[in-house]
Amino acid sequence: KGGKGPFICFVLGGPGSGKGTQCAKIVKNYGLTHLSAGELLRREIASNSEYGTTILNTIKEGKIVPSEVTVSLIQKEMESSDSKKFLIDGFPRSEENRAAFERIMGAEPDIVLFFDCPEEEMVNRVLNRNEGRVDDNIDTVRKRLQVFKALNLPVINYYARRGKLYTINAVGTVDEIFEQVRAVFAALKL
Ligand code: UP5
Ligand code: MG
Repeated sequence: KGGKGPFICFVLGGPGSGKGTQCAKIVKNYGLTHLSAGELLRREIASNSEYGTTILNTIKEGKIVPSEVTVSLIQKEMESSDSKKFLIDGFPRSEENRAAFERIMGAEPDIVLFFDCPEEEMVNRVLNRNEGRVDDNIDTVRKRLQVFKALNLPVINYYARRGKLYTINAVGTVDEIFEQVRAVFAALKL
């Protein structure tokens, strides 16, 4: 792209597909700044902000927080950072999210990673995680999967048509999966 603005990589995949795990390894190896939309929202809940209750109820239902809220959290992080390369994890989750980011930020991702994982594997990983997340129970996981298929797959397909999508087979060990991710970043010469 024309030399303006930071490098942006969106990291997508269903619940428990391994986005956060692989982002940590990308940070370590390639120095990108990791912004997890879900973590930013959970931080808002914990800080008792004005949107906290709405965010908590939305996450418990596996639904999508209004775009303006999420984009403004991402925007604050990006604008207060000196980094020139960002991993935006778990966002955009809908076409509406995507349009809001483009409109508010005036930017598009350079690339999009998609961690492609079978549903039953995702369910098993989430239910075994045990970090006390309010959405890691079987009922909410089922809802998160439905929302993923209905609203996030169209975004993934959109980026495939735009030639920006890199699909990673998210089954295997963390290191095996990272070898596929490494191939993508090594070719970018970041
Ligand atoms: N694990 C990881 N890799 C493994 C491997 N290769 N083999 C075996 N186990 C593996 O991994 C999940 C678990 O699996 C961990 O225990 C890990 O050790 C293990 P993780 O890396 O955490 O997967 P990740 O894809 O990050 O899963 P996460 O549950 O975070 O994904 P979600 O997309 O569901 O959650 P997120 O935090 O992004 O969003 C939560 C909610 O916030 C959403 O449901 C939504 O309600 C809301 N939200 C919005 O409304 N808008 C947004 O923009 C973002 C979120
Ligand atoms: Mg995550």
